[in-house]
Amino acid sequence: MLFDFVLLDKLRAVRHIAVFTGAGVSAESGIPTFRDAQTGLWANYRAEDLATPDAFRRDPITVWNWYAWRRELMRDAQPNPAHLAIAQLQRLVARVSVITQNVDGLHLRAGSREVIELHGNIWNNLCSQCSQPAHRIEGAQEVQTRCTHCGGRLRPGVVWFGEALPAAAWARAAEVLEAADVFFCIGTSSLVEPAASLPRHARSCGRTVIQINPEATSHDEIAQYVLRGKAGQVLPELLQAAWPQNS
Ligand code: BV8
Ligand code: ZN
Repeated sequence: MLFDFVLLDKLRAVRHIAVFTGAGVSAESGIPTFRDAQTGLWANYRAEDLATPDAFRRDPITVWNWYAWRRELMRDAQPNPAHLAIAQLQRLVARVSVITQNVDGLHLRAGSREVIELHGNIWNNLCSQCSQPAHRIEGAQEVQTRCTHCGGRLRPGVVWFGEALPAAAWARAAEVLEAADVFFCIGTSSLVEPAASLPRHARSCGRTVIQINPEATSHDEIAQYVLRGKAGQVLPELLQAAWPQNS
């Protein structure tokens, strides 16, 4: 892939890069994207209908089993070249802040140090009654789904539709947006709010916005640069082009 020389010069000069990611950045790790994931037993369900407090109240076992199925999908997943290139950026730029919508924890496993998980992390559990954190899940199946403090049902530590994003994470994302020079928007359909407002806000704050996605999204029009392709291919090539001696 050929890259604009102005973009490459800018990347070499910046001090702070923000990287906003969605499910597409984990696609090459074998994790189906959020809108493509519902297959097999779950083909007749919409994720938006399962990832809600009402669904959990109505049918906690089905929602719990949907997360156990997704953990099964994620359990053997490894960080892919996109996650690794984003982590490698930390050796090339003074500060790299990752703001992710993903709940799979792969940015942390790839070695990214500053990771803001806007929608939580599927490997964490907490009590749906007293919010007491419960022990982490490494495998997919969880036997004990009850809180040891109050007996309430455990729920995954993710943000459901209709729930507010963690205030601290949102505040950190806003700080990054103000401070970063360049804002990458990678692997997201930009349909879920309020996360999808971040690239728009970045552009209105005068940041250089770079979109990486094999398909067109509504954010193409706010990006100064649209790199059409898979993140696992585009990002390593971009780092090689911008920092040939270090990649
Ligand atoms: C809230 C955790 C209010 C759970 C998730 C306007 C403003 C505010 C809210 C709303 C609003 N309009 C509507 C709402 C409500 C709602 C919403 O946005 N609904 C949508 C469906 C319209 N938002 C909410 O409910 C949010 N909460 O607003 O609360 C409030 C305030 C105060 C007090 C109380 C309440 C909460 C939203 C969080 C929901 N939780 N995840 C779980 O995972 O189970 S969101 C879920 O969608 C995932 O986290 C996922 O990451 C995220 C977004 O999807 P994408 O990541 O973009 O994935 P998708 O599959 O869509 O796209 C993949 C992309 O990758 C595609 O473009 C594809 O082309 C590309 N791709 C594919 N392969 C590759 C690739 N790209 C690069 N490389 C590849 N190889
Ligand atoms: Zn409890």
